[in-house]
Amino acid sequence: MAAEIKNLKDLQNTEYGLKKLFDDAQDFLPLLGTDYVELYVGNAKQSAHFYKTAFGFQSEAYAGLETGVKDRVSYVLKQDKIRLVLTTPLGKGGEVNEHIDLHGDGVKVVALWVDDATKAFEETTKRGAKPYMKPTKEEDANGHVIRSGIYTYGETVHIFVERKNYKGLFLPGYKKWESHYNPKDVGLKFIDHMVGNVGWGKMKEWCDFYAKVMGFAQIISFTDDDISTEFTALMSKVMSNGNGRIKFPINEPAKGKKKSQIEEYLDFYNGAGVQHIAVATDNIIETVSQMRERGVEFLYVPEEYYDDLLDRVGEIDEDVAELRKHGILIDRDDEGYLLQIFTKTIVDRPTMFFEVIQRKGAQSFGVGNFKALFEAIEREQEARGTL
Ligand code: TYF
Ligand code: FE
Repeated sequence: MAAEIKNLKDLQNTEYGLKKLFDDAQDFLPLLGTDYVELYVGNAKQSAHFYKTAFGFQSEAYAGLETGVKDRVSYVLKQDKIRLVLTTPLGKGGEVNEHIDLHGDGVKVVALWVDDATKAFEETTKRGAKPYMKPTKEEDANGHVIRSGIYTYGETVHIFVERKNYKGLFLPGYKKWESHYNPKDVGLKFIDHMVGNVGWGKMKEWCDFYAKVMGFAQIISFTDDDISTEFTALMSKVMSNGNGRIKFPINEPAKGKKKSQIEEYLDFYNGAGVQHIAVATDNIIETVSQMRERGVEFLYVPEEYYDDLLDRVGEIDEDVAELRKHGILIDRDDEGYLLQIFTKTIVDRPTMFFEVIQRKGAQSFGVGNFKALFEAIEREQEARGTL
């Protein structure tokens, strides 16, 4: 079963627990939250249209030829606390094209908001992080930001953003993006967690990275016994920073009867990368019906899932018929319950997808839904012939 930290004993019993107790005394990497997520994509203009129309993001900022950037364009989209940056190269060759060639559209940067980006860089690189970007000051009339960066799994990077001396919209170099097309938001509030898929046998290595280099602690672990379905298998551990605002589950494939969904991802992404971004709402039924109307495709859950739902999760505030209509999944732990739903992959390669989640007390990840969820993913794999 999932091991969760609720008291000192639980904490000491987890692999990274003792270490975390020690580190708490000297939290060397205070993180204020997720700052932005940057995707490298083949056509940022059209992707931006998709995230506005289908996901309800708002036009925020822009950088490109019009702002003096010669080699790429970036669109910044916002919904409450969530900031997405979509970047496309304007010419051939270079880092962004190589990333797209290898991985397709995908997450390059998971940026973390810090008070001191120089210290964040020093503390993490001295603990073994591979540098991506030395602390760099960027400024304009609105003040300055300092950014630095380190590599994590695959070619994915964390950029530390220090913006306490900046009053501008996003970053120096960006201008306000004025658009006449501004579809309403769908109620997405913040990023709840972001999941990384890593290679065979690499989960421990990357959990060690988050523990040693970034001072995270393991809060939950799933073995393949918890979550093997007839065909697929994976292992997962959830790493969290000290204040719980940043949660990174790490998945690795495990042997099943047929091909693991994680292995399918690794094949098409050509290595490790971000698998899903879970975004929080405080009204999942409303958010999901909006997204559906705007063309988002969600995984299908068979009706039988709902037959014994109330026996499994007890009383809930929502109307089960509404949840069933949308295929929203429900799970309970001893702190409360959560509602979650998963989109189909949102790019052409079967790689990245989104989760919409509403927490009503529960701080876990929906282990009670894994069987139904993974069977739904397998039906997609089957249709692709990749099982
Ligand atoms: O983030 C989680 O742990 C849940 C469940 O391939 C999950 O959203 C785990 C693995 C996976 C898809 C979803
Ligand atoms: Fe998730």
